[in-house]
Amino acid sequence: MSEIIQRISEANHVVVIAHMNPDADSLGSASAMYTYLLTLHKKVSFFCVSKNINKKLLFLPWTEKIRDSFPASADLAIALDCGNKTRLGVELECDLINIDHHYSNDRFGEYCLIDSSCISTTQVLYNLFNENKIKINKKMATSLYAGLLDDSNGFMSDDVDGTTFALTKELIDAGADYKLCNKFIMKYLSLGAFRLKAIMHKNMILAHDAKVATFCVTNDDMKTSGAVGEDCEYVLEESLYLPSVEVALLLKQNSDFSVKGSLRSDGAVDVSKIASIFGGGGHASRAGFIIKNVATLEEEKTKILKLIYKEM
Ligand SMILES: [Mn+2]
Repeated sequence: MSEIIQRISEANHVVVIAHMNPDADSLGSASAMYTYLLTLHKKVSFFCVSKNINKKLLFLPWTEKIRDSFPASADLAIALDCGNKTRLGVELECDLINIDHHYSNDRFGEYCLIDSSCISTTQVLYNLFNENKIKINKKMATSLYAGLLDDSNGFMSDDVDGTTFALTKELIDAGADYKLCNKFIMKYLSLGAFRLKAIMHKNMILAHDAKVATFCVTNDDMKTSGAVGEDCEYVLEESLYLPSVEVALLLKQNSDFSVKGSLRSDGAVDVSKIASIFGGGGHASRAGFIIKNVATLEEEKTKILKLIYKEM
């Protein structure tokens, strides 16, 4: 038996912790651990400091049990997918087990299980269960699959390999509801996002031999559709699937009339260079910036497009 499973077996009241603003991997691994603890007949609580959890993740088992106050009687906490202590959002007095896959994890806590070769924390957790001959039931399988699906970006990220698919097979054999996970994690759309998509599609302009897709979203567009900021980014990323498109630019008006710029690239252009000209930053394929003193959206767009063309 591993040290961690041993420590869990000695505990009375265990709290699983998902990090602030939790994603499918953090909630999925916490949910799978929660189910395991119930099979041990432990007293168990589910803690997350964030009040507004993304609605698309509420299909995961036990998310209705999430509380934002830390139970005083707990004698063991398990942090899942938390790269550092601040992400917990709570000061702990009990022992802490830190299970994660982030290379940058700063190894807080009394017990650490960090494996950065894993795509998701749910993969780390699967290995822990598997090595300790712990049976994976349907609920656990669905939760573990959810983290793997999301952190691998629907099995499309560069780190997906045969091991990922071997694990997927194990989880589906164990009863993972992969259709449910796909519906909520990959395909979920709010009505606002759905309406905004239509507006953005209609207003998209293709420039530079259709290699650059540009979107401008005004406060009015946001109001009419009822969408939220991140809904725009989904359409922006989707435009890269158009065969000719190499770079996508979004200029979104904020309520204070500043403009948020977002750039995406299929790899042909390093868009972080362009973002940095405006004091922003990011990665080669994904970057952003803010323009405070905006002349007009059109003028800003022309200026940025010129810079993009220079890189192509
Ligand atoms: Mn993760």
